Amino acid sequence: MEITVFNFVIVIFNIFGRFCSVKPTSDFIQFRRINALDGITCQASQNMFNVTEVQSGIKCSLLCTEAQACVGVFHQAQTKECFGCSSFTADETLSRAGTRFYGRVPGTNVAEGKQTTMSSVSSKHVNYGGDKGVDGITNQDLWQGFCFHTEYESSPWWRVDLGAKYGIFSVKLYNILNSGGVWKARDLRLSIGITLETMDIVGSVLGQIDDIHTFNFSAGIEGRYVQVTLMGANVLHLCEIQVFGFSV
Ligand SMILES: [Ca+2]
Repeated sequence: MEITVFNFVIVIFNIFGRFCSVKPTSDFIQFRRINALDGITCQASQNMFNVTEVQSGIKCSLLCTEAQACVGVFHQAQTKECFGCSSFTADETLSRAGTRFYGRVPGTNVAEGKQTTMSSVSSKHVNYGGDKGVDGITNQDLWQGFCFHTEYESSPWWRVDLGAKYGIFSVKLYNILNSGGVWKARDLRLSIGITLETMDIVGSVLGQIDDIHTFNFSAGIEGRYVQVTLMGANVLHLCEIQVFGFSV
């Protein structure tokens, strides 16, 4: 995916010499490092903001999400400067040593295919392991085999390891649609952490969750681990959990 996005951006760059066409086409946004544009910056007329004391590329990129016309940012790690651009024209005279460019692109699900863990697997449904939550199939019929299912227990949980730190904007849960609603997922708590020791509760739903429930974080949350915990004693089963974010 990274290669595809990288090539797409470079093609646009080569044809038009600017990033006017790189606009988000979905509700979810992510950023990709684009090495070819490192070491320069956008023209003053295209500079939407210039903020200092921005510690990281992730923080710099988050500023870009708050500005609809922003198509990318340059971050300078040493000076902690962050430049947001409304469009971009390559110009060697605008070189600025040490800047790294992050292009804004449509978001994708960064959880798909990643490593999962959960508190237990139902002994009656041994093929309903945690991996079914990130198999890329959102089929919400529990008995079609694309959902995970724990034992009945106290505080059952499911977790995905994204494999690296991401800036997370949204987490989308796909509930089951069968069982007449009796066994639909309910009373859930969402936690995100950079490490397992620093997990923070970032959202919760009391009662039955929607058929598709989305947690949105407009300011973004940095994290590697995403966990869903059911509050109380019950089974926990969901058909897919999508995490939208960006890696920098
Ligand atoms: Ca699935």
